[in-house]
Amino acid sequence: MNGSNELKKILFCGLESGGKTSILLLLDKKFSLLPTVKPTIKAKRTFYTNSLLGTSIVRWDLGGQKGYRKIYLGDKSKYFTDMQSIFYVIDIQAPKKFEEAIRFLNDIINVASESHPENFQLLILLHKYDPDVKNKKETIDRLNYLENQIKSAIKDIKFSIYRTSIYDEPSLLKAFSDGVFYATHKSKMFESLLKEYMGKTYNSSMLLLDQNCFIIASRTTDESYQKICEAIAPRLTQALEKLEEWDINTIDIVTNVEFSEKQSKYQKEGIIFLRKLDISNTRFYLIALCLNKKVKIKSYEYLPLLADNLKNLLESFD
Ligand SMILES: Nc1nc2c(ncn2[C@@H]2O[C@H](COP(=O)(O)OP(=O)(O)OP(=O)(O)O)[C@@H](O)[C@H]2O)c(=O)[nH]1
Ligand SMILES: [Mg+2]
Repeated sequence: MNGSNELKKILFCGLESGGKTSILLLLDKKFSLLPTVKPTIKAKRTFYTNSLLGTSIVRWDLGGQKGYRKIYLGDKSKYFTDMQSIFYVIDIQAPKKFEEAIRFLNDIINVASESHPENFQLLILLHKYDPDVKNKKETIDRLNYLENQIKSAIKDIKFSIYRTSIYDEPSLLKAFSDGVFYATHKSKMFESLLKEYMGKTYNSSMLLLDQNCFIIASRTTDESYQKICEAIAPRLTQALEKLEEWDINTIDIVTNVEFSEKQSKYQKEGIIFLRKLDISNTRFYLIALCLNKKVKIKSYEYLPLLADNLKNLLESFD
């Protein structure tokens, strides 16, 4: 599981029309193909390589029509073995199919656990959680219903639940990063650099992203700070890349923020900054949340050291 150059298998499953193929197209930034997406015929395999982490994966997009589902469940040695992660996609805008979706999820868990219990990561995407429906009561009720159903249906294996939409790219970048990079050998090495940097600068939350905004490492003192960083990082990098299109060299983007009392017990003010780091022809983004100006000053002071350490780490991979 930790070997860096092996080909890892990642499954995308769920009922028909849940959004699996669209998710993959979005992650590959094939935006123009999104409106033309057709139901997937059986299983479609595509490859993805992250050169930074030396990760090569093969993604199995399992078309979700009823007839195909039977085929997958009946041939577990082909479909449900040796996978690192299973992404299970549920369309939250199709309540009539919820029961069927939970049933298929159960079937998959049963089949997959027989071959290797505990050994794969299960990521459940409550998908089509679009920005324009997320605050509706109907949506909140559906999410509560589904989360309860899932929690009572899954007993013996670990899983994580995500709320995603193709209209909220950061939500999918986060889920995919977790399913592919989390706890890999190289990701842990990047993480130890962040830990060292955090120890010197007293940042409250930090993410290291690759050029496509996949999260390759993170450290945080508080889960909610991390969520804030995850949600805005891809948006800030977009602004930075836009400026670069005008040949403006943008070193960083800094935002001064004020927390409401609910969000932060101790501090009201903070700074979030995004910094690009171009190291050995590799683009990284660092996003950090600092709870006062001194922390920000320290963060900038130690950036050259972090950059040096990143450079050394990259060279050690060669
Ligand atoms: N509103 C909304 N629609 C989405 C989202 N993701 C996908 N869709 C739409 O859902 C429909 C089905 O998407 P697909 O990607 O083909 O679904 P699939 O899970 O691959 O379906 P099968 O291949 O039949 O299993 C398409 O019309 C997509 O545009 C989303 O986040 N929000
Ligand atoms: Mg499909």
